[in-house]
Amino acid sequence: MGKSFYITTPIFYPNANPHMGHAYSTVFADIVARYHRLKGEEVYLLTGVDENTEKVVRAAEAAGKSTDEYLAHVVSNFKTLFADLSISYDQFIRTSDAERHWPGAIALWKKIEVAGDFEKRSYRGLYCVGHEAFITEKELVDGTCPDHGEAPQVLEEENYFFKLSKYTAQIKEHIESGKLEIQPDTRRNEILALLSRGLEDVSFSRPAGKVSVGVPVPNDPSQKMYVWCDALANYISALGFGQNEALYTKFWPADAHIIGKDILRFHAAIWPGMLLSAGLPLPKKIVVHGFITSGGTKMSKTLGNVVDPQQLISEYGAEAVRFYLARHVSPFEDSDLTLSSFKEAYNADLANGLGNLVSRIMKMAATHLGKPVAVPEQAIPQSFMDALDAYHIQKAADIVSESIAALDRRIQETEPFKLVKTDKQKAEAIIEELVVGLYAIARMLNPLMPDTCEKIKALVRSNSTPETPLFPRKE
Ligand code: ME8
Repeated sequence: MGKSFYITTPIFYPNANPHMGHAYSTVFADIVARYHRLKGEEVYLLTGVDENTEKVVRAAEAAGKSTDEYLAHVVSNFKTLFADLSISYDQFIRTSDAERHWPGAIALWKKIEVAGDFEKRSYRGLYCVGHEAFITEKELVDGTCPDHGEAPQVLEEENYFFKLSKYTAQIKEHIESGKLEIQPDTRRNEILALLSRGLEDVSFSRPAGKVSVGVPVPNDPSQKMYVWCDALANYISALGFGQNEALYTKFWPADAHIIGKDILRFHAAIWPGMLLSAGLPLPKKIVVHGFITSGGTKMSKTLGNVVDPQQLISEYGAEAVRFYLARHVSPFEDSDLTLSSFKEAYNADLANGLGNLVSRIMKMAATHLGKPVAVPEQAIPQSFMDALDAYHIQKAADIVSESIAALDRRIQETEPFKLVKTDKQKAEAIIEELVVGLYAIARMLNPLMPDTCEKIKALVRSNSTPETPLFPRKE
C-alpha cells in the first residue's frame, strides 16, 4: 500500500451555476491528485458543496423553486461540470446530507463543547449574507458592504461563540514552525500579521427560528450551526469522523487544502482553532490561489464578463480548458481570462503546438517505420516532479510546453522527412527518437490532460496518425 495523500477543494456555494473560479480550484486539486496517484500514492480527493446557507434559500426563492429542488438542479450542474472536466474526485460531499456530513459536524461540535470553548452570548451585530459572516461598521462604504453592494442586516440574537481568541498563540506557533504550511509566503505573512493583531471569538451558531437550513446544535434545538462552523467540518465529516472512522484514520490530517485567497482567514485561523480545541491534528498545508478576473475586473454577473466553463468546454474541449487553467492562470496571483485570450492560447499551445506535433511525428512514423517504436518506460523529468511536488501547476505546464517546442525544433533541425531520401537509416533513427520524445510528453500529460495522454500513448503503440486533429485550429 502506497503512502496516503489527502487533498481537498473548498466546498462551493450552490446558489448559482459553477463558474471558472470553481473550475480552477477543482482542476488545480485534480492535477495534484492525479500526479500523486501517478507516483503510486493512495490518494483521496474531496470536493462538494456548501448548502446550509441563506444564499441558497434566497436563490431558490428567486427562481420560484423549493430549496431542495433548486439544490438538486444546481448540484447536478456542478457534478456535470466536474465530470466533463475529468475531475477524479473520490467523494462529492453535500452539507445537507444528514447521514454523511451531519454526524461529523456534530461530533466536532461536541469535542469543542467538552473543551469548554463555547459560550452562549447575546449579540448585536451587522450580518452580511453575501459574506455569511458578521461584518464591522468600519468595513461598510456608505452603509453597504463593498463586496456585495448590500446593506447588512442588524441582528440582535443569541449565538454560541467559539473562543477562538484563546488559540491565537498556538495557531501562530503552528504556522511559524511550519507544522502548518501556508503557501505562498505572501499569504503566510498575511495570516501571521492577522494573528499578531490577535483573533476575536467567532459566532458559531444562529437561532434555529431565524435560519431555515443548517445542522442542529447538539442538545440545544433552539440553535443551528452557523455556515462556516459546519462547512469547515466537511473536511473530516466526509472521512466518516464521528461515525465510521476508517477513512479518517487513513487520511487525516489532510496533505493540502486548496483554497482561493478570499477564504484564507477561515482556513488558516478558524479551522486550526477548531481542531486545536477538539484535540485533533491540523492539516499539513493550505495552498492559496489567486483569482481569475476577466477584462481586468472580477468576474461578475452584473458586469456581464463571466466566462462560462461549459461554453469553453463545448467549443474547445475539456482538456483544453484544463491545460489553459494550468498554463495561463498564475497559481498564486490574479490572472485575467477572456474569450479571446483563451482562443489565442489554445491555437498556440494546442492546435499549432501539441496537436500539430503529434500529427507530424506520427505521420512520419506511420509512413517510414514498419512497426511501432518500442518506447522505454523512461522516468518523468525531475523538474516536472519538483514543480508538482511544490503545487506549481503552471511550472509543470510550462515544462510540457518547453518539451513540445524542443521536439518541434528537433524536427526543424534534422528534417527527417527530407533525410529519408538520402539516408533512410539515419532518418528512421531520428523518427524513432522523436516518437520516444512524444511518449515522454504524453507521460507528463497524465495529470494535466488525462485523455490526451491516453490518446497519444495509443497512437504511439499502434504507430498510427490521429484520424482527426487532436486540437483543430479555431479561427
Ligand atoms: O466561499 N477565481 O464558497 P464559494 C478563482 N462555501 N477562484 C475562485 C473565484 C475566482 N474568480 N471565485 C471563486 C465559499 N473561486 C465557501 C467555502 S470551504 C469549507 C467553504 C473559488 O462558492 C476559490 O477557491 O464562494 C474560492 O475560495 C472559492 O471558489 C469560493 O467559493
